[in-house]
Amino acid sequence: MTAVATPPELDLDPFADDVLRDPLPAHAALRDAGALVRLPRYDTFAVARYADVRALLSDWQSFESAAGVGLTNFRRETPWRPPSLLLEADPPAHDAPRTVLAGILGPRALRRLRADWAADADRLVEDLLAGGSVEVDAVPTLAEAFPLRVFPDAVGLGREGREHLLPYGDHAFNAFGPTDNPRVLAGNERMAEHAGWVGQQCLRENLSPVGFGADVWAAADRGDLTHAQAPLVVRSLLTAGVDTTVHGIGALLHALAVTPGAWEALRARPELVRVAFDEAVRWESPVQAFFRTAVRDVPVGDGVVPAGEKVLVFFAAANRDPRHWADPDRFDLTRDPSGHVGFGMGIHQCVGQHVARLEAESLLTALLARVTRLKLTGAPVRHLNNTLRAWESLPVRLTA
Ligand code: OVM
Repeated sequence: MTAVATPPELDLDPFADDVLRDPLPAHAALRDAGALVRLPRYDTFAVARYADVRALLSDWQSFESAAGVGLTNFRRETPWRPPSLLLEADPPAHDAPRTVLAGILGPRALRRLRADWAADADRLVEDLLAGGSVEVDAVPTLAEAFPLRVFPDAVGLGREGREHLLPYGDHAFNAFGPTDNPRVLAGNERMAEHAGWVGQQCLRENLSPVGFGADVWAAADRGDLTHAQAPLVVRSLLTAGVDTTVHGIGALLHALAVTPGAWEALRARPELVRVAFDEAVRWESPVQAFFRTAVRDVPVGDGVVPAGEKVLVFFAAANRDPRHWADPDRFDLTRDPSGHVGFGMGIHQCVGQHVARLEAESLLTALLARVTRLKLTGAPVRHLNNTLRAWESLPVRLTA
């Protein structure tokens, strides 16, 4: 037997306000401490280096998701809602829901939305700039407005109650953190209301006959899913599909506003909008980290994750690991960001990533056509979330 090293311990709280406000020093400390780190604060483990994050995410046979991808271990504690059939499931149960959604949200299926979303983005930007250059908060007016304009319609939701979507998603992402954390406690207060509305929208009779929601129910009719699974698969669209794209677009706009020359470079080469979005997802990592749970003793680095123990897998730290990326802290439109783990990696890699890219591409293309300069006019303000890296406010000037 080879000796197994005890992993280095770090006394840091990844869910504390100061760490969420500026997680980069914590991520560097995690990467530098070792391949596998112990976080005694939560009696858990962490990986933060690119190679180890990638390897761990790829090894779904050793690291399960069905015990939950938040701090709560579903084998010991009750989850706050019925587990997701995608995020919080493993093969073979994961396979059918994943295959169904991959078809509904795949590049081929999205082709029918492209022209509509481009026109929608043009109208949004046209209205905003109707009187010439403007100073606005880019979070509500762009990052939230565009996804909320196109995605609920694409799912087939009714008009009423859409204001529940963002707080529901924000809470779901907070709930991957500790349940006694102030963000979770604050969110709990109105969650019955939000979750009640979301649950209702997943029912067939409340979904438009055309859209991603109807497509899920049609898959159940074909026998690709059970009818009992359909509402929970629709729920995944509503949970994972709104805040993520809002904060991804927010990250992109922020990156372009603060990186000298980036807006001009992109206006000169608008075909780089997709690279720009992926680079923003790498740079900011809107989803910072998820847990996995070891199904047996699994070696990582020169340590071991014991069976049944959770590991916090830091996508954000991997995405800025200097062991993998040249000049990782630079938002760089000339780099190839592919291989980033901002959408995860392996069998759970974001099934909605093509939707996210199409939303970002539609909005950014419309902006590039009419806005000559994008600049911050004040200090941006962070929105804190236990899992998301997000902006609350991005004051900008859009020069027509
Ligand atoms: C889900 C889901 C999937 C990905 C992320 C997520 C709240 C949720 O299937 O409900 O975050």
